[in-house]
Amino acid sequence: MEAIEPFVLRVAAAGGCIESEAARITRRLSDMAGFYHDQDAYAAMLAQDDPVVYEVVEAQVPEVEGHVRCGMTILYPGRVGDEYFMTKGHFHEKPGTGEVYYGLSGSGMMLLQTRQGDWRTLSVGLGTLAYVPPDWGHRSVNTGVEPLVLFFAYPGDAGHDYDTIAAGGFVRLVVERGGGPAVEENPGPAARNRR
Ligand code: S6P
Ligand code: ZN
Repeated sequence: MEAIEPFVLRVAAAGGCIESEAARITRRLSDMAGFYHDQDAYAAMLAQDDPVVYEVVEAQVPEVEGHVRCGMTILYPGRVGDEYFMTKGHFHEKPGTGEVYYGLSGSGMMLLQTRQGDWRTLSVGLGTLAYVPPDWGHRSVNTGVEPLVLFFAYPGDAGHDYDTIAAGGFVRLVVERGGGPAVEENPGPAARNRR
């Protein structure tokens, strides 16, 4: 196994930043074509602005068995049509690899689903530990008005399969109804824009 020095990272919950050695990925609205169910709302919003939807700040840990990848996701508040800002979502490529999330600020939901289509939702946010068992795809959703900041840790060799979710989406959507979040069946690509 590749050896690295023990380290600490300074985590600032409010700003969601990890200082020192960390890689930052920024996902803007333009990076999320095809992920939101209301494609007209997506196009109209993108014509006005290209906001940052989320950032991932990850410690520099080898992506090999035995190491633990860790960092934070900072998911900003907002909606595309009635669907709350969310991460792309993925399965881990290596079977049998789970993940732990711990909420540092904000509030939201995690959508989980198996490759067979079984699904669950978890409430996440400040003070909540969310456990993603092996082989459950996962997506974070910000249903609040503040940034949702989630610390995460997962096996170094898990890898990421984005294609499955990108192709079929999750079977449920988290949408705003009457001022609050609701979980609804995903009408699927064929039904997009008919709602
Ligand atoms: C990685 C872990 C998180 C996500 C992050 C962004 O296994 O689950 O670091 O990468 O929350 O989500 P996504 O779906 O865009 O990778
Ligand atoms: Zn993951």
